[in-house]
Amino acid sequence: MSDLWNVDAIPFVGKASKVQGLGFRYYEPERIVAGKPMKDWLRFAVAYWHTFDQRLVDPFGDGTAQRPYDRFTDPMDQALAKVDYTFEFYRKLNVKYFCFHDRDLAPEGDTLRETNAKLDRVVDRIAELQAETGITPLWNTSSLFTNPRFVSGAGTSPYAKVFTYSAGQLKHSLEIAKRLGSENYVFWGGREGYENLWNTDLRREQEHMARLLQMSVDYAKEIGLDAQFLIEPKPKEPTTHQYDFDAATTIAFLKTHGLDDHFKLNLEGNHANLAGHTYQHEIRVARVAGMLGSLDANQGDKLIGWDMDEFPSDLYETTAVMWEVLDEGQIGPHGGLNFDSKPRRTSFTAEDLFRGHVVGMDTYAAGLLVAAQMHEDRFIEDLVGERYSSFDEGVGVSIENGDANLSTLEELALDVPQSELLAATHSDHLESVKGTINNYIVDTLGQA
Ligand code: XUL
Ligand code: CO
Repeated sequence: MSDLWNVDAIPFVGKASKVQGLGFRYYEPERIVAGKPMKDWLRFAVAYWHTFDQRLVDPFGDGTAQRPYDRFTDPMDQALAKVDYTFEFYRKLNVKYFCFHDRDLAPEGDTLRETNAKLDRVVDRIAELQAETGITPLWNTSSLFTNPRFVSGAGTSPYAKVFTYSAGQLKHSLEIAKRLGSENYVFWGGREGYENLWNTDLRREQEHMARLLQMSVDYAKEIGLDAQFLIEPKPKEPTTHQYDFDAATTIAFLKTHGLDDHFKLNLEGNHANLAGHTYQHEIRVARVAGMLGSLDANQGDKLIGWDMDEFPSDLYETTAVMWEVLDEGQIGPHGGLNFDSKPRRTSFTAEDLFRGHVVGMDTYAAGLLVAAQMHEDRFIEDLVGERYSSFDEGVGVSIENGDANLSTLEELALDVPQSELLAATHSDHLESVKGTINNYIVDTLGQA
């Protein structure tokens, strides 16, 4: 392996030291957990935009990032050289997947034709390195939100010329998905929402958005692209109100427009929090609807109300996420954990990119180990089964199977004294449940 990054391949070191450095404590790709190697449960992916392009800007300051390919001053030279860095990065981390937007890869030209030509030169290089390494896209997507032409949306833009351009851009992105063998294709509606309702035709915008998605479904069929289509919900930022607000809203939108057979969801931790939900909530809602597709791995900050895209380090959250995944049997038919995460502005060295991923991967590996132990002991399954057990017999069965109606139930309810109803309820002891989860985390990782 070449040494473009001046960082060694990341080894598994176990608990050699308490200090988390450039080695994995918990992530052992081949270790069998709950019947599958860790690498198959987790399917980690690196996000091109954050890891290789992000300059670590904030609203008050320029980028601080120091990257080894900054020495290439011509944008196209840099874009082409960078591809080699990206594949070495994946290999040193032992990650098998990556995710990208079309615009992450190459600079734009004046026309779509010129832009596509530049993009294709970089895609050619990616295809070569994919063939050499076997590393492939978990998903790709199209940035229909960065350029000023998308100021008022893409599929929901009030300008037909911008909708037309968006469709053209999207078409080429789907062709790239086919060429590179992407397992999924993501739609994040970065500007598909509104700033203000007074100037917005909400019905028309949502119909246009559905139309663009239907065109994409049709084109995928035409070119034989079998990537799983995913929608990524986010409630706000950049627009005041995003149409794909959260999992439940997005599922309703897909059903309303007859698109639900063609899409699943790509859920992100920080987006869930912005919507006022936990990450686990979003995953559970998607699971119940049969729509869990893939996961963007990151976390927010309890004190800050916008999208921080921090690398995951919260064991409690990764335990909850991996419990859902274990219960489901997989993240999604082709799902994985894409690190839609960036180092803090103060972590500006190239090495910090490795450090962030190591912590993210280890935190998810640890969450998997804890959740697998909880699962094996059936701690949650038994607790939930017991809580609803009155529906397993008698009147409960007749309610669930549809035999009961308001009259039969009234008959049973009319003369029941209050004391009997109260005797049917039980304390949930939620404090003990949370304490038990803490014990699982401490004990499992103590013995891991
Ligand atoms: C934005 C976000 C995107 C999508 C892909 O918050 O998460 O990077 O993951 O467009
Ligand atoms: Co994301």
